[in-house]
Amino acid sequence: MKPNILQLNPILVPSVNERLDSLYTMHRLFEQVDPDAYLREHGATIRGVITGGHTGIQRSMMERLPALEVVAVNGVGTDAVDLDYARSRQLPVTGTFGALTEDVADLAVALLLSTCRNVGAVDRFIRAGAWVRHPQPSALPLARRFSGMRVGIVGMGRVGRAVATRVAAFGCPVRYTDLREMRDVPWTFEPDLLQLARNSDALIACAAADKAEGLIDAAVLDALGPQGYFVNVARGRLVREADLVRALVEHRIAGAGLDVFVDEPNVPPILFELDNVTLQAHRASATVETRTAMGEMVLESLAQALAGQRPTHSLTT
Ligand code: 8YV
Repeated sequence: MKPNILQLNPILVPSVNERLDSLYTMHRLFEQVDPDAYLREHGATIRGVITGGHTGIQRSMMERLPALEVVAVNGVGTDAVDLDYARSRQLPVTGTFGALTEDVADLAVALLLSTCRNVGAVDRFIRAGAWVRHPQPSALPLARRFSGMRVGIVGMGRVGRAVATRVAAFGCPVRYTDLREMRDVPWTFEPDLLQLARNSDALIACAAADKAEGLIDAAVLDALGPQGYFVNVARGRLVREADLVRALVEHRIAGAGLDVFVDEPNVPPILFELDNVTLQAHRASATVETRTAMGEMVLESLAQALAGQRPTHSLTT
């Protein structure tokens, strides 16, 4: 009999879904009209869960899965998984560590570049037919130069490092903050986030959210100042979103490029009206290449855990 696996979010890679279907009896909760009733019926048979990085799995759901042997996160953020509870049941929680680093860093650079060069705003201007109506150069404000910007990185983990390498290639001096100085990177460590913001033209959030909720607040944004850009490819919760919205509306920072929000898919609607904001829908790892690699890692983790081995990409136990 094939093991029963509960999948909480869609995976958009056909080859991965085919492999899942051939190896397991898949229970796709997101396809169910009454997920609660579905869990009542099948919960006791479930041996593995596949979930997304930002959706995770709470204790209340794990409690309904008494035969659970592994939680495979199709992502790197494990902040939405109740890790203490998973540990108490000795459940391995696995992730796709390393698989999405390059893509997330690419999108961080794209968000900064698009925002400071007004890529989205000008695209909207042309699509609205405004270029033809207002062909004079004064119809569009001048943009800001990206090359050479002083970039401050919040969180010098895998993604932070990949962002640093990229912006350095644009001639941007890099400083960073983290819980401690990283001896193996050539960038300047700044222990004080406010000081980092003060000395940056762009601040890029790349930190894990579990210990850093609300880290970026009004004081940090004011230290970044009216010429400064903010980019977030980590988690919405790293920022006090109301502070960020207010700073943008009041032009206390120059602009923002945001892939993540506190209450996805709900984005504060006032941001839709701001041309100095570039919005993405939590898409940083959403390429064919990366999602395929992530899916392969999920398959590997499930196979290892269900064979009684410690999964290679495991975070707990
Ligand atoms: C993914 C993420 O979008 O890895 C993470 O923690 O948040 C994202 O890269 C998500 O996990 C895909 O399900």
